Amino acid sequence: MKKLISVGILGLLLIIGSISATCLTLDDNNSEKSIMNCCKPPYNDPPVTSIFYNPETGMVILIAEDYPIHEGGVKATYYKIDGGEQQTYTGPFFIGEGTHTVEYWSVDNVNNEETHKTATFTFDSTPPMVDITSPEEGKLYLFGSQIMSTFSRGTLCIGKVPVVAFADDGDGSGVSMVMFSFSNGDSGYDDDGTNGFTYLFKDMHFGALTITAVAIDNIGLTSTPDSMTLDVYNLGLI
Ligand SMILES: [Ca+2]
Ligand SMILES: [Ca+2]
Repeated sequence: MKKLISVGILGLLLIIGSISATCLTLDDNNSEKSIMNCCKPPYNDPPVTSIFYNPETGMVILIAEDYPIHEGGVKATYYKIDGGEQQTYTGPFFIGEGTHTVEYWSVDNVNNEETHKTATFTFDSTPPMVDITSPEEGKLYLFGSQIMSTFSRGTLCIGKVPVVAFADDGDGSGVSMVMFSFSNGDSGYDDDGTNGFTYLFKDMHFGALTITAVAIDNIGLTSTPDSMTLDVYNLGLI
């Protein structure tokens, strides 16, 4: 037992000795610094700022931390919106309608400045718009193709009805889909607007048909509906 204790003490002394030796090599001002001061980790780490965004309110929150707490501490947090004027963060702020980039960073009490970070957010409280562009008013369509540039007796479609809608959400969240509905009960949607939002009406139908289109953006806001009425003569065979 005695031997074990001796070995333990010897080991402890060796560890203390090696810590002291390490500390002394760090001390380039000779004997002025104590071992504790000499062994302190460097305090040149800048603060770390985190960003939080609420897409329902458009509000941004910045939270900065600086470690170790008893040394530097956060002096201030700054931000810019879309590269604008630098502002000192004092609390949650509104980014505004549309898509915006926030640049943010903090400085600690010994003036270590954090590398600036950026984040881009979209606040969308505006519904999209939709406009039925085909069939065009006053045109004649035959089996899916427009064959006359003017047609004096309203819009007439013989055969299938190619419906095309233009939809736009400005600089908001973007159009998610356009939903089409028809007075005969048919309905459909298109969620890929690469070549316009389209739907092909193929039902057997004779007489007036009203087409209604509604656009929905990626937040879920819906447009004012756009409607048109035309005459359709379609056997619905193909
Ligand atoms: Ca610091
Ligand atoms: Ca929108």
